Amino acid sequence: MTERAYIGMGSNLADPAAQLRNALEAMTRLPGTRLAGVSSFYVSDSLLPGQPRYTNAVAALDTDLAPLQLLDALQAIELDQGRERLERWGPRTLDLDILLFGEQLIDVPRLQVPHYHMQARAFVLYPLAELDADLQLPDGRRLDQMLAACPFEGLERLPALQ
Ligand code: PH2
Ligand code: MG
Ligand code: MG
Repeated sequence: MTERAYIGMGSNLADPAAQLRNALEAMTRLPGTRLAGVSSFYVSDSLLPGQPRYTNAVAALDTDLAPLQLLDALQAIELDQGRERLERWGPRTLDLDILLFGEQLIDVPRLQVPHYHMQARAFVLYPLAELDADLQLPDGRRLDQMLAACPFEGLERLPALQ
């Protein structure tokens, strides 16, 4: 069965915009998967002080992969682009997070969907809204209500064609 997954993308090392472009290209090559949409790129300060600024975006994938297969594939792309897991929330060349996977609620040790922190993160919610402003989460929350509680402040939307 084909599901629509939304992927939060982030980078704050080694030419972040190029990291996101490479990751988009890599996602187009995933088996049984179609890249259905990409938001603008956004720049913002790191949630943790003392790190370089992040570039973030959200991609929509239509995929026949199962959630954990998609997670494996995304982690392989992260590793391929030099991701090192040195410290939790440390700076990274590439972070690919499954935000939503169809209507599924997933809570296993490796994967929680909807993604835990998305409701408070402007750099996730605003790009996601570019792809589907009417989105309703499987737990009943609505994207427009989450946006209303999450100021755009601090986000810088980059012009198209990064
Ligand atoms: N990711 C983090 C920590 N802080 N800040 C921004 N602006 N964007 C991120 O993607 C981000 C962050 C760890 O997941
Ligand atoms: Mg993350
Ligand atoms: Mg992650």
